[in-house]
Formats: sequence, structure tokens, C-alpha cells
Amino acid sequence: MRGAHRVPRALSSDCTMNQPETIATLAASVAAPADVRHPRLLGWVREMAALAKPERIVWCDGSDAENERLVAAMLESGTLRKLDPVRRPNSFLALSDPSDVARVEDRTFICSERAEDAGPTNNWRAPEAMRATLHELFDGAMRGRTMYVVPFSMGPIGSPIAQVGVELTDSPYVVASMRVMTRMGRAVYGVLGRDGAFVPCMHSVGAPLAPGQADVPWPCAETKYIVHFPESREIWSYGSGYGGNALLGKKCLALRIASVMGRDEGWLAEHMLILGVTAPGGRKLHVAAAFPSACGKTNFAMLIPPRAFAGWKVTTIGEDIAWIKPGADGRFRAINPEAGAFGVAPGTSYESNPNAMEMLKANVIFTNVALTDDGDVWWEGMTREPPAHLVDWQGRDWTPADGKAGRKAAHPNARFTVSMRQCPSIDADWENPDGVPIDAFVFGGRRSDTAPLVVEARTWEEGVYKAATMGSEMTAAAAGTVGEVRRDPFAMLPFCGYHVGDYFAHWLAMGRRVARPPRIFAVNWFRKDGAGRYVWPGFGENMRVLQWIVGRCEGTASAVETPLGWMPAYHDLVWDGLAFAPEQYEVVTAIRQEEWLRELASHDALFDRIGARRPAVLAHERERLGRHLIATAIE
Ligand code: SAT
Ligand code: MN
Repeated sequence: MRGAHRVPRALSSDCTMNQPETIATLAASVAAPADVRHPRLLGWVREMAALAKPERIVWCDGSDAENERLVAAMLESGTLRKLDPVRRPNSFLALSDPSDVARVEDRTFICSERAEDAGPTNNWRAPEAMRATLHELFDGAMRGRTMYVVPFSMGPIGSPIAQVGVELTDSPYVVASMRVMTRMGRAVYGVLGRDGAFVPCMHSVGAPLAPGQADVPWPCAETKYIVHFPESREIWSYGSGYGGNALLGKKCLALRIASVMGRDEGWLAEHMLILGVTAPGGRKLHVAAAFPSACGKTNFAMLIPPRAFAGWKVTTIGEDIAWIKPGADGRFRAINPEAGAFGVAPGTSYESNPNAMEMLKANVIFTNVALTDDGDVWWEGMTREPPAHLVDWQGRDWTPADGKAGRKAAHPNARFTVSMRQCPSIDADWENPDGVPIDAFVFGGRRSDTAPLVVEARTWEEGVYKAATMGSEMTAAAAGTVGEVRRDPFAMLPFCGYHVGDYFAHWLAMGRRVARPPRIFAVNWFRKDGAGRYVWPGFGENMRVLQWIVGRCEGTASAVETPLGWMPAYHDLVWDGLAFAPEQYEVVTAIRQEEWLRELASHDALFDRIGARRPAVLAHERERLGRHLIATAIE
């Protein structure tokens, strides 16, 4: 495998003898900038350097000059190629090792002190044993490489809701990406002061270099570990340089560790986009919506209303993660802890998401998309006709004939990394440290059948049940079987850092913590007809559903009661400018008894897995739903 060379142990200890690496020289090389005055941070960096044995240490300041140096080095090493400066100014393409293209959920661990606190949906290892494994893996892991100290803030720097992390990494690609995805740089050292709290995040691609050994463009290791210690709030990641495996502020800190903080401190860390929506002459509402990875969150967050919705405005606060806290006004307030988007490129086009396309015009790091002959990027779905020739994500020639034969030019989980600031629909309040008040929660999966276009829960408890039992067909965002339905509670299955039964209980309790809890809706844009075609047009047309949700929150939209909750009748949605017949509406909204009996059996299997920590309220909701479905003659 390209890039996965591990230095044999014997050789690596020889290197130690050739390169005198005494504690004294190490300590000298740890010398931190004057504004780092935090003994615990210094001690940790020193300890990690002694373990991983990098050749040098760089304390990152987040400056343009530093970024330019990193980029220059990555152009030199082949990690990045520069795209055409006119077509795609200041933008770069990285092609990963073909073995390192997505999150590795089966290599992701929650090492709580007790196994039962990780729960049945997480991989657990005893912390002691895991620490021993990690120490062995990280011993000398950074030999021949630079260890970067990357200080970052999730949330605006210095804001009371922000959390600080420090990532140590031997990947310059990770440093450049963290600079886009988080508030990274010198100001964070100031926030830390002498004793500020931070989450230590240790990362190595796991590919040490022997003296004279040539590097590869995308170093990584066959063995991968993405490890969280929830009690001590630590993250260790080994062997991957890709996305959520390596940019540790995102899924590892802002979801897995933050979900534990939220449980302990009375808030929520969620896999949700946040958007603002304003009707002509109306009040501005805010919606937080959870979908599994690669189910169109970025598209929904940046939705452009269709022509018939003149005067409606949708603005973007976040597109992947929300931190939600009870506010003094009796409402939930949400912030986006991230500063950038790490979005799925394939399928993104001027038809599906014009805002994203505008956002991607300059200053982007693309990963695993295809390269055009004129130095620009392309991916499946960007244009109707593919270019006549491309270099694919593995660096091979590609023509439309290859596409017809089923070979993708871009990897299905190819990504763009870009600052949220460049998003044309960015909300004026997106960095407001008080967050925005949430009016509605929306939960959605990718389902060809069973789940209707939209349904509103009658109560908070019914909404929590819907979110807890969400299912979705798997996408390429994680290694696994694409297309298979899996239960993905709250779209948090791979991201909840503790027992999922306790997480449900936490949600139930949080609904009682605010005087005005948001309404809860479940949506499904992905229903198919008998011929396997998507029926709902999706994208901007989702505005029609969003409008109904706004109307429900405002008390103006009507609905019919179904066994699942409140649903819009055909005439409750606005159809101006879209030819969508009642028969098509029937296909996307039908509640079929036989599908729902199968669905309930699958809910039961989930709850069986959860065991005794399933809140009794959800058992009660399950019974009620079963009764409703059987009592109502449907089909
Ligand atoms: O976890 S990643 O950030 O790589 C992508 C995702 O799953 O949404
Ligand atoms: Mn995500």
C-alpha cells in the first residue's frame, strides 16, 4: 500500500542511536513561543514529543505566512497540487492514499472507565489496555517528521461557550485543514493563559521516516485507532490523515467529547446544521436539523428558495455541528462550533447548491476530486456532461467511457474544505456567542420507503422517539456497506461519546429544561417509486416543507393527524412553480402498514440492544405508535 510503510522496530531503534536524541536536545527543541505560559500544555507537549520522537516541533500561530510555508512544503512533497490560479485561485488538490478515504467507525473507540458507560453502540476498550496500545503505536511514530502544535477554539475565540483544543499532529495537511475548520492560531494561547482548560488531541499518520527514506504524498498506516477517553477528555488518533479521523476538532471533540460535556453540564452537542428562515414580512425562525453524514446537510443549510418563494430568505449558521444550550429566555440557543465546511463534493452543482458552488470559487482545499486538463476540479454531478478527459482521484487518466463503465472520477466521499465566511448565505449571527434561538428540530434519514416526506411529533417525547429510532441507508462517508439501512439515533450513532440510552434520557430531560422547547419534525427527501427513482425533487424545493414547518411553529399551517403524528395534506403545501401531482405526493407520504410493522421490529431490535438503560418513556411511545398503526386502516 502506498504510504503505509512502517519502519521496522529494529531499524527505528538503530535510528535512535544514529541520531542522538537526548532528553536535553528534545527539551530544547520544545522551546515554546513566549506567549505560551501554560505549564500543563508545555509538559504535555514535552511528554508527547519524548514519546513520538519527531525531528522538530513547530508551534503554530495560524498566520498567513505560516500557512504559505506549509503549503509550499506540501506542494514540494506532492501532498498538494496547486489548481489553476485563474479558474480556482489559491486552491489546492490533495489525493489521499486509496486506503484512507473515510471515517473508520470500526476503529473508533470510546474508552470510558466502565464498559457500560460507552454503551452498545460504541466500541469499548479498557482505558489501561488502550493506553498501553497507544503508547506502543506512538513510540517513535513521528520520527523524521515535524510535530505541529495546533491550538484551536471550537466556537468564537474567547466566547463563554467555546472549548479549546490543542492538536499535536505530524500532518501538514491536517494543520492547513484545521486552520480552515476551526479558529486556529496564536490568540488561543492567550485564551489558555496559565491554566485554561483544553482538550489534548494527539494525532499521527503513523508513518515514521528512517533517515534518507523518501516520503510519500499521503502517509498513513494500515493500523488505525481513533480513541476517546471521555472522563479525562482526551483524544488520540493514529494511522489516518483523512477528515473526521484526523481533524480532531470536528467529530472527536465537537461531538464525541462535547456530548459527554453536554451530558455532565446540561447542554447538547449535536450532529446538526443550523439555518435561519424568514418569511416575507415575517419573523425570523431558526431550525436545527440532524441528518447522517452525506445526506445533504450542506445543501439544506444553504437552501435557495425557488422562484415562487420570492421574499423568503434562508441563511446559514452551520452545516454539520450544533452546540445547544438552554438560554435565559427559556429557549434553546445554538451555535456552530466550527469555522469551516468539510463538505461532500460529488453531487454539488449550480443546480443542487449554488451557494456552495459560489463558496468554492477560491481558497479551497479539495480532497479526492478529479483534476481537469486546465487545472481545475470536477466531480460526479458537478456538470451534466463530464469533461472529455480528467485525472481521477487516484491519479489515473479518466474519460467518460470509464464513467460509463462505473469508475468514478472523484471518490464518492471526496470533500472540499473551505471557510464558512465564503458562504454567500452566511447568517449575520453565525458568530454570535449567544447563539440563535431554536424554533424547530428536524430529523431526517435517507429512506427509499417507509418514512414520509414530513411529519410533526405531537409531543416532545414523541419527537425524541422519532429521533431515537431514525434510520438511514448508509453512504460513503464511513467505511461500510453503502445502501444498507441502519438505525442512526439522532444521526449520532458514530458520534455519541457515551451510552446511547443515557443520551436519550438526557434529551428527554432537556425538553423539560426550557420553558418553550422547539417542535420536532421528521423528514425524508429520499423516497423512491416502484421503478427506484427519487420522487421528491429535493434541494431548493425542500423550501416547501420548510415553509410548512415555519407555519406549524407560527400556528398558521394546517395538518392532518396520522398514526405517526401531524402531516400536511396535499393542499397544505404550496405548489406554485412546481408540477407535483397528488399521486406523486401520495408516493412520498404513504404510510404503509407492512413497512411500518417491519420498521417497528427494527426499533425493537435497537431497543433490545440498548437494554435496561432505555428510558421507560420511549417504551411507552413505542407501544402507543404500535397501537396507532394497527388501529388505523392504512394502505
Ligand atoms: O467525519 S468526517 O468529517 O470525515 C465527514 C462526515 O462523516 O460527515
Ligand atoms: Mn457530519
